[in-house]
Amino acid sequence: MPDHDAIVIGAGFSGLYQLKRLRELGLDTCVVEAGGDVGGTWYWNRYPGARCDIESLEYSYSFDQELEQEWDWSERYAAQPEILAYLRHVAERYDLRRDISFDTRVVKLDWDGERAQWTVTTDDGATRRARYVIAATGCLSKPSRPDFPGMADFAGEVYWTSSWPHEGVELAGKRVAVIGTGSSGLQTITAIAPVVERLTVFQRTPAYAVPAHNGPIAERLAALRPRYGDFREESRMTRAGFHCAEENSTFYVDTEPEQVRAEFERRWLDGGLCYTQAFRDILTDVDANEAAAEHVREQIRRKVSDPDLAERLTPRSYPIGAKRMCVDTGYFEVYNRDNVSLVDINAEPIHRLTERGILAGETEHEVDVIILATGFDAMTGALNAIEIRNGERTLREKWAAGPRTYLGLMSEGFPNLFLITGPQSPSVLSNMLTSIEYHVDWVTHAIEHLRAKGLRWMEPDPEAEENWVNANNDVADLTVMPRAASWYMGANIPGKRRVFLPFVGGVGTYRQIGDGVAIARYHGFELA
Ligand code: NA7
Repeated sequence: MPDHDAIVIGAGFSGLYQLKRLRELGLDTCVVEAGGDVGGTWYWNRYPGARCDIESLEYSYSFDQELEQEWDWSERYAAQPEILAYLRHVAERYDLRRDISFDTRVVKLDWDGERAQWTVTTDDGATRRARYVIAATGCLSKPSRPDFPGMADFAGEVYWTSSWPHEGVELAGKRVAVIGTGSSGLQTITAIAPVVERLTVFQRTPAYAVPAHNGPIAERLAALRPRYGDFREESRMTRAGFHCAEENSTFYVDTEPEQVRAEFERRWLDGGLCYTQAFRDILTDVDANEAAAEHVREQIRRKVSDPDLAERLTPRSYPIGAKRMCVDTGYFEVYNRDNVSLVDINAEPIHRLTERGILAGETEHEVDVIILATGFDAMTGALNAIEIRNGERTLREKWAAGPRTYLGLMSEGFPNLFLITGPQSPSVLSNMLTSIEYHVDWVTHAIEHLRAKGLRWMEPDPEAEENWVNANNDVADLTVMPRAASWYMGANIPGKRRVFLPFVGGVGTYRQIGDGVAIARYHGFELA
């Protein structure tokens, strides 16, 4: 007999909801979480300025209307402490903590085909057995930690945004360096610039950033509450899993230049990730993409007083949207401050860290603190960090040339292992909450089906998986998305095979496929 019916790995947004749903099915479920409390991404990423880039009204659970009605978001884009408080509230409201083992990391999964169960080994040496394992391990949870030469020589403080200390960091009045200018870097830089004595930013690739126009949200929330359910339902069938002012159905190629400009300006004033939804062809037509990019470049020139600095902050080498866009709260304006400077490490490469700071080009930048905002081994990193084994086969080896899944939900050869927002599902190209809830519900129904029919396991059919992998690659190749050295492509991790990781076809389309598969009695899966 297994110890549990199901083991869920991770107690972030996915794991908490999965626990709730499996309990409702009457399954004995245990969650194993590496962190000291619930929260996942929002537990670890506590750096100054950490904030979601999807609006609070949508970046929250929709499964319970009472929860939806009782929780008051304070800002359009919630900051990390508020999101973590929300997740703690959820854990308490549904009494979830009693089934979660904290400070425990899963290191190995071993499938026992005869008994049709997984043996789950944790870093304390303990093992637990369960019929089903659900990997709610997150898409951006395995930090990428480049090993800069001389790291051990630096005598000051070093912090990673992806695992920021819970307390004790004091940056006021210090000389601080930030390496990395993705979302985490931008948010940190914007937050700390006014308090530190000197801030030196080390930039490898400039970011396209669109203003958040963040602010209080009470009025909008009050107006939305009577129709919150409909609002959520609309989100589920959009391309990105959230409302984009409206999703424009017009094409750039069919639009007059004045109208193009007016639409970009309107989007810019509205703010946020909806910017790239201005026209339907921004991610598929090179000219449309360049027009959107050029509009952002213009704004950067407008915001940054020093033209030379503005140029160095301007992204040119990749299409807009092909790397994750940033949503900023005054990022470019930071460079008008006297205490902030920029080092373009393409022109002045980082040679090494020294006892006193960072040697880049010919200059040694003396600092008290180095903050590394260097990103994550996205989508596959957290799964590949676990030894997932079925006899001689490991998932890591199977995925060496890129992940292979059916619907991003399961991988052939690894029965009863379900992935929440796995590679080749919309995940990071969508509002994660819409995608998480869909996957958790889908997995819950699949398990319910197995139990109702007296079946022991399911896994993808090799042909269905092959077709899904090919479809993912084909759809991505129709867009400009593979044209950047992005974490979507695995290009930020040395040695990682470059394959476009998320499904580009859109949330609404994906749901229709997923629903169709389930209705057709799990077409493309083998059930036994
Ligand atoms: P990102 O978006 O991957 O950003 C990481 C940044 O760090 C990016 O600017 C990288 O430059 C830079 N980087 C990475 N490695 C190095 C090295 N070795 N040297 C110098 N610079 C480096 O991660 P974030 O944490 O900011 O954001 C992740 C997501 O979280 C975000 O998209 C939101 O969805 C939330 P590069 O661009 O690779 O040249």
